[in-house]
Amino acid sequence: MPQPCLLLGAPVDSGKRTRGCLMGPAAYRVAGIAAALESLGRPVRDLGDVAPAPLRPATCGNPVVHALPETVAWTEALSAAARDAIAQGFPIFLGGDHALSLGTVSGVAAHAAALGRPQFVLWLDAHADMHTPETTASGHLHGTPVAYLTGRPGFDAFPPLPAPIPEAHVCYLGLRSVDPAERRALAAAPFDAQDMRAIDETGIAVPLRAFLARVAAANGLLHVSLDVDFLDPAIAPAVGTTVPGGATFREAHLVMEMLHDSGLVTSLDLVELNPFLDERGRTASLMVDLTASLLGRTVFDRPTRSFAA
Ligand code: 4U7
Ligand code: MN
Ligand code: MN
Ligand code: MN
Repeated sequence: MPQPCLLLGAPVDSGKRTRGCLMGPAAYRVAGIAAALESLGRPVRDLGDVAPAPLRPATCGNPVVHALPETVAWTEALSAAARDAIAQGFPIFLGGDHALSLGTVSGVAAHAAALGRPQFVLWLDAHADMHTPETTASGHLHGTPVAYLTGRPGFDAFPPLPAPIPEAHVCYLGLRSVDPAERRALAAAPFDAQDMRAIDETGIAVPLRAFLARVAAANGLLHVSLDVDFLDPAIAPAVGTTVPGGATFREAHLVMEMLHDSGLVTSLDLVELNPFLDERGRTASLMVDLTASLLGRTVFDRPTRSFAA
């Protein structure tokens, strides 16, 4: 029996000022995510929506930071929920904005550390999400999870990070909007950061294959964080932060298919869907289709591949 897929709604909407991502979990359920995965022979358990921890006062030095206590409360609850879920199956976190990954990824990384295995992260996003509460100019904490997860300073208001992720274990695909402070942070540490230009030059399979080979060689766990804005806004309009020049339908499917063939992925975030901005549910449906490809929907079955060089 394959591992069950565990659906956990994470209706986080505190990571930026534009509202609507809280409707994401409902949109994925209406778009048929459970049935799509069941049709692939995967048992599915919908664990419902996670609730935030009780709100406590929280402050930081940067006055523009938005909804800090709310995001801290979500981080606390989602970290515990993720740690618990990954011990029982393949968790899929239905967002919610990208601030939810402060919690989900810290939780799965804590589980990996307890197993004595390294945690890797694939960040599919137009943005680097590398701000700290001190460097962010927008004050939007959905732009900070990678900085928190790799142990950068400035997150004193947040739960202490149980298991920081080494920068070299983070691979970005799709970057095309990176702020100066983020650019400096990326340049100063060994992130595997691939912008759209790199993808245009080599195709998306080349950097992904190299990263998967590293995960396999280290016997790592792999978390995938899929931001809707990784995709081109022409195919995925339901997002607050559209950036032109994103991944095509075919590139995104190829990424998911290669991830499936690798057999390495152990958890998944679906983030930044804003159903209020969608066109007849097409973005929600596309995200469900991509999830199905990650879990094995294909035209022809291919054997599990190690992607070793
Ligand atoms: B997302 C931004 F300035 N960098 O900090 C910021 F461009 O989770 C965007 O990737 C952050 O959608 C985007 O506000 C966060 C901006
Ligand atoms: Mn993001
Ligand atoms: Mn983004
Ligand atoms: Mn966004």
